[in-house]
Amino acid sequence: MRATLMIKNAAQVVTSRGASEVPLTAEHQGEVTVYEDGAVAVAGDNIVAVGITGELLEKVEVDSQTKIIDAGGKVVLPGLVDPHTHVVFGGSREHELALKLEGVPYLEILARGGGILNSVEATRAASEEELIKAGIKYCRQMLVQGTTTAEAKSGYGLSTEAEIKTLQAVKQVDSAQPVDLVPTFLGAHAVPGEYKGEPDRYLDLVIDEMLPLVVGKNLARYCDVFCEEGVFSIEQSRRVLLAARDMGLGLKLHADEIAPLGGAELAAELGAVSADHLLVISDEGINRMAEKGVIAVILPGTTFYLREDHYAPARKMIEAGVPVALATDFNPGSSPNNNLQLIINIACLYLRMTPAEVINAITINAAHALGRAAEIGSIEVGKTADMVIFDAPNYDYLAYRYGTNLVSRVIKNGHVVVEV
Ligand code: IZC
Ligand code: ZN
Repeated sequence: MRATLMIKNAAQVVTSRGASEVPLTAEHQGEVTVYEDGAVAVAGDNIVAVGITGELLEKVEVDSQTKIIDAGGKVVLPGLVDPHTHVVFGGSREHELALKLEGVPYLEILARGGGILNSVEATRAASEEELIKAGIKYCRQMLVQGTTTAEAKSGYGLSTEAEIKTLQAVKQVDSAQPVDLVPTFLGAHAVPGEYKGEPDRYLDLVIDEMLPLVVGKNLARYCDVFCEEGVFSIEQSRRVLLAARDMGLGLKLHADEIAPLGGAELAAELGAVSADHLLVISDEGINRMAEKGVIAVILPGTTFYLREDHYAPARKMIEAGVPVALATDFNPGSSPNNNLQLIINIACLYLRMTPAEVINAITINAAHALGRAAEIGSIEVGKTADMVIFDAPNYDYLAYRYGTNLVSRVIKNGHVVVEV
C-alpha cells in the first residue's frame, strides 16, 4: 500500500469510529477514539490507514513522491462540517447593530421591513457574479478555519428568479474553491414585501413555481422553512415540506427558535433529517425527535449574537437520545460568524457539552445532517481524506482557547489546501 500523503507523529488523531450509518446518540455522542503519536495515510482522495505512527510506518509504503507532514505536538481531526449556513447573500447588515443595541428584537426588525428583507433587497440587486465572488470569499474564510464541507441555503431571493440565481451561485461557489457545499432551498425564509400580509399566496409561488424549477434543475438536496411566529406557521411549513418531500428533496426546518410553535414535532412527523435551533423545544418535541432519529442542529453562536438569555437544552436532548450536531448558522443578520472553532467554545461553555461531544457534533453527526456520513466526518479507512491539523497539544485545548485561529493545515480530498 503506497501513500501519497502521510501525516505522522501527531500528539493526537481524534475521530469517531463506526458511526457512518447512524448518528451518535446519548452516551455515544461523546465517544471518540484517540490515537496518541498518531498517523494517517492517504492514497489519492482516500484515507487508507490510521493508527499509531510506528505501526503505520511499517505497513504503509512511502516514497519520494509521498508528501510527509510531521504533526508533532499537534492534533488531527476530521475536516469540520458546518451543517447550517446561509453563505450566499448580497450586502451586509452592520447598520442594524445600533437598533440591536437599542434593544429592538430580531423579529421586530424583520417586521419593520429590515432584517432578512434588507438582505433580500441586496441579494436581488446583486448579479450572480457578485454573489459568487462574495460566496467564494466567505468559503475561504471557513476553509482557513478548518471547515471542509458546509450546507448552503438560498432564501435571500424570495422571487423565482432570485432564488434560482442564488442556488446557481451556490453551485458555482462549490466548484470554485475547496469547501464542498450541500445546497438547500429556503424559498420560505420570509414573506417578501410584494406579498406582505399574504403568506399563503407567496407559498403558492414557492410550491407551484420555485420548487419544480429547483428540483428540475437539480439545484438543491434539501428544502427548509423558517417556521417562526410572524414568519411561517406550522401548517404553512407542513404544506411546503410535504410538497418538497413529494418532489424528492430531504427536509430540514428552522424550528422552535424564538416561539415554541412545535417545529420539532413537525420535523419528526415528516421524517426531516434535522430540526435546527430548538431553543424553546418542548419535552414532547425532544421525545419525538429521539424516536424518529431527527438530528438536532444547534446554533449557539446565534443565541450568543442575539443575546438570548437561554440556550437550546442540549444536555436534555442528548440524555433523551437525540443526535446532536452543531453549526455556525453563518448569515448576514443573526450570526455573521463562519468559524466553527468559536462554536466549540460556546457549545462547551453554554450548552455544557463536553469537548468530545462537540467534536462529534461538528464532524460525524454534522455529516449525517447533510446526508454525507458515508464519505466524510471521520478519519476511517475508505473515507475521503478531509482533515484539519490544529496547533493544539490535545483536543481539550480547542475548547479552552478561544478567538484565535488554531488551524495549522487543512487537507481536502487528500491535498493540503491551507498551510499556516
Ligand atoms: O438573515 O437574519 N434566522 N434566518 C432565520 C436568519 C436568521 C438569517 C437572517
Ligand atoms: Zn438559519
